[in-house]
Amino acid sequence: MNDAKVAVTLAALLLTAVAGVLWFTRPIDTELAAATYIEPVASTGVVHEYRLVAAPTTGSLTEGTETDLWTYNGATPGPEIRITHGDTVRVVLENNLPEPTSIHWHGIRVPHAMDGVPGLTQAPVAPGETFTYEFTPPDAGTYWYHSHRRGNEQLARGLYGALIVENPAEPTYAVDEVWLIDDWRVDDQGTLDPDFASSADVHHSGRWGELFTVNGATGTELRAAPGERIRLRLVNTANARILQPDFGALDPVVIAMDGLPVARAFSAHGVELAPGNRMDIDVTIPSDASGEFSIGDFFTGITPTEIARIVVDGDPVATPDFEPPTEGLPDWSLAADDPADHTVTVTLYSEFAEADADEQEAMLAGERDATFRWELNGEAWPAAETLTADQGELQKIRIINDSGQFHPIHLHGQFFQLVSRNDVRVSEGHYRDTVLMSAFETIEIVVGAYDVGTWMLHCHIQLHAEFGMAMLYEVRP
Ligand SMILES: [Cu+2]
Repeated sequence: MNDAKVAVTLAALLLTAVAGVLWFTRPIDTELAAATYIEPVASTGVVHEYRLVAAPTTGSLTEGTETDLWTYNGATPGPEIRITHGDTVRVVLENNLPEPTSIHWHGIRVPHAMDGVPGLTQAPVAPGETFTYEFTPPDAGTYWYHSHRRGNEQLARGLYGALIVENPAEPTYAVDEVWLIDDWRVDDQGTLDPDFASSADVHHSGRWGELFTVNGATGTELRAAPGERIRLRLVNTANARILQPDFGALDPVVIAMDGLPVARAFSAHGVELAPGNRMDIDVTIPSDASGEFSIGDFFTGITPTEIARIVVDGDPVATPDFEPPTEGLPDWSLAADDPADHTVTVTLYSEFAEADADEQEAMLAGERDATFRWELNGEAWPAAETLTADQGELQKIRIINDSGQFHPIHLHGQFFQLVSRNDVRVSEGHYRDTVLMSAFETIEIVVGAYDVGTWMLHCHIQLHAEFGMAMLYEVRP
């Protein structure tokens, strides 16, 4: 073999080795992902304009009561924004609140400047000021919008609404409704508890309420005929409460999670819906059904608490026969066995717990304050470290919950796939933007880092986020 041939053979071996390494790691996945997932949506040229006025409002959550709410355009939830995929949304936010605010478009891959995080993507919108949001949602599905400043009070007082992006390629359901599910902490008179940051709530699972509403009211009823096939878009808009919807005798299947279609429809029974999560269900009313179906929540108990009803009414209709709209998205779990690119550990720092007996006594006697905060890798927002990715990378992030509380982890700007819980592989077949971690649980997610910008990664329990549980995820071009 002459020198030239040796060189060529060595180069070929080297190339094979490199190709082999690449084959088993990310570029293959990235190409797969890029091929379908980031395909830009063609603009329809249609622009939907809204003016959302955030202001204090006296309103009623349940019959015969009144309380002080903060709303968009005088009601909670704010107006439902429903558009066709490819349409543009232009929203002028006018702030008539006594404090600054902003709007975040939860789950939508908006341009960075439109993400609504005050101090990061825009200046807070001061009282009396306006800010214009404009974007063309790249992905069809069920999304929602909400205040992203002092969410522990602004969200808890009612500043949220639905944003639905319809996909014309999907079958049309005769009944297609959104249920924004919330819980409110009220007294006997239906008045909101004005303590939006009790230290017990911060330390524990956030502010949970006892009054359930759907679309801002109790006693919600959806009327449907026997045989009717319904698309119901469920959104957990609560500050902190985790839901596990109960459908009684009905047998719905999940067709979309956190906006995007699932790869294959699966039973909706037992699915957890953490704050921020959405799930679209496809449910057929049996053709011989009559009366009421109670839809409840059984996350905290065996007996479901009713949150709404489906009332079967009228003459039977023929059940439309089509496959549930599902879609095979690129399987990012191909990166599940790679080493983690980032590890994030969640802890609660409590000065009280760290103090000696004398100091604790002083704190208990109220002679001195004890600070506490939720930390990510030992630092609270805004001091927490920034995780970085290059655009197009599939990254695995390992998140260790070293605390006794639940945390719904929400990432702005990108979707991710859950790939393990407590080091056991999970095959969900869909993407998410929010995932619930149980106490002392470790999860791994694979993020498709496609949208350039510095995005928030935070707990969606509003009081946990407000008390530090947030960091940045930077996707570099
Ligand atoms: Cu949390």
